[in-house]
Amino acid sequence: SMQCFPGLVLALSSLLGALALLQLSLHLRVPSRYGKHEERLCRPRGRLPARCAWFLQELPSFLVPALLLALRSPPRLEPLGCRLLCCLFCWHYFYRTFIYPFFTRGRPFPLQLLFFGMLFCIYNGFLQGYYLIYCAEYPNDWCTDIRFTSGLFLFLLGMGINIHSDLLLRQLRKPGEVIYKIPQGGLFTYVSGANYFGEIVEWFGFAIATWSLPAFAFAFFTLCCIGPRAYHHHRYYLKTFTDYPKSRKALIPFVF
Ligand code: NDX
Repeated sequence: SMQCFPGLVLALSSLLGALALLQLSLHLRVPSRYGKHEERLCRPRGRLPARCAWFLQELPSFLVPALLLALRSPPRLEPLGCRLLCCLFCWHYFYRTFIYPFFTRGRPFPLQLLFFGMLFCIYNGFLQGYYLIYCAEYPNDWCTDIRFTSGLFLFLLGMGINIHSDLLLRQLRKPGEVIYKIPQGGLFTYVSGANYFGEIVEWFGFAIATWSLPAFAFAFFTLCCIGPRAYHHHRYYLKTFTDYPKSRKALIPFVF
């Protein structure tokens, strides 16, 4: 049966960190080509409806750790911290896989990016789940440790902001519409990338709560992946809407 190989965790986390830097260097100047950054008049071939695409892409991040958790024998019952943290990860991806896609009004998603996105979700789902279920060691009172409680607080706060902002974006369109409008309300009052800000806070909270290398590597990846994307969204809005709110920042309220 499976056991913990610390060298494997170190290697996979380092590769995730390297992928983050690659992502940053590729997409600092040029945004990832999906959503509002896809070239106009693209062929409709080679895409999947947003609904299927987001479902398929994010499913492994839910399934892989959930299976690792369910299939471990003997089941890992102690300490509570490990199961709880693994459940938090699965909870986010339950939302992203089974709820978000069914309400999205996004444009069809490029198959090529879907393929890489799925690979990424398998990789990261395995790393986070494997670490928490086979490797992590916490004292029995981890749930009262300041790292766990403050991390959990940030995770929940970030998740709240992310879900609320996803909802505000969706409400900008009527069903079937594909046009872009100026997001209003919630944290969009302060930043163009409110959904991304929430997601970044969420994964740094998760990293603090788990106090683990894999989770910090994933938080760093998230920052490198959607941080630049928030900046590109911001530039797109400034270019497209002459009446775009002047005081609004790209990602971090009042700062940047
Ligand atoms: N999926 C994470 N790199 C990614 C998919 C692409 O979950 O090979 C990263 C994720 C993947 C990426 C993933 C990893 C890196 C990949 C990349 C592709 C290439 C790249 C694999 C896995 C790669 C190397 C080589 C380095 C490995 O029509 P539309 O779609 O634009 O409509 C949008 C709508 N909307 C508006 N509607 C009206 N008016 C407006 N002004 C609007 N603005 C937007 O709202 C959408 O329907 C919806 C949201 O759009 P947008 O653009 O704000 O968010 P989006 O980027 O689509 O993300 C959706 C959610 C969001 O909450 C975000 O936080 C989360 O997913 N997310 C997204 C990306 C990554 C991630 C989280 C993470 O890293 N944790």
